[in-house]
Amino acid sequence: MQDLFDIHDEDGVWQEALGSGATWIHGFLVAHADEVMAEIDRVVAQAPYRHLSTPGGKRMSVAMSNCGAEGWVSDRAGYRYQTIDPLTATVWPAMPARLRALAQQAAGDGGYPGFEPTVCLINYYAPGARMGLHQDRDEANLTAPIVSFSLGLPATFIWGGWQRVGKTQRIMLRHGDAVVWGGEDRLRFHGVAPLKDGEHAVTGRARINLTFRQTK
Ligand code: MD3
Ligand code: FE
Repeated sequence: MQDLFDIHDEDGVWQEALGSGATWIHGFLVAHADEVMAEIDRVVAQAPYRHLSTPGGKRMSVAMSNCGAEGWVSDRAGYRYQTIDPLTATVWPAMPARLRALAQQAAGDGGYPGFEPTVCLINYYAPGARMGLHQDRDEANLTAPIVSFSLGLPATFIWGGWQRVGKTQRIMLRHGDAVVWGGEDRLRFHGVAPLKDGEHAVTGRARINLTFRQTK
């Protein structure tokens, strides 16, 4: 077993260390799920979910959108952040203040005060959607953490080391969980196993993951 330690609140929210720089905050969003979903609905009304292509030309099974000053995109030309949404040819919707505040609170709880996210990538998983093992290294500022929020159906999150090959660990990310990935854990390889079908009161037959990123 890993040397995990737990910190418990009084409201069903509790923290678990995943690595020296990574903290899992169980239940962080449960009390805020409806307002978070309402904000996501407003964003995707302006910047609809779409299936991007990998640089190799494969359609990603996860549908994505973004809000904030930039958005993460992928196409034949590669992976990058850009200020214009290629689907609408306009700027991305602003990051809702409430989402930004929740991400900053999670970052602070995880030991990273002063987090200033510039981008929120929104991942929509229908049953069967998955994300292959990858590193998040398109951000110019790799010293800032990434904050992730999970809503809806549970998913098996896979995380490994600093190389594609080698030992991996699996954890179940559930509705309302936040994870803060910083420090030495920021560049770990990670992915998501194919989503198991089910129905969730907040998201329907889906899982939604938000990742807040400081790109500058
Ligand atoms: C560990 N998303 O969007 S969130 C991604 O559930 C991404 O949709 C997954 O990986 C999802 O890039 C995982 C948890 C997460 C996010 C960023 C990380 C874990 C991370 C960055 C470094 C290490
Ligand atoms: Fe990632």
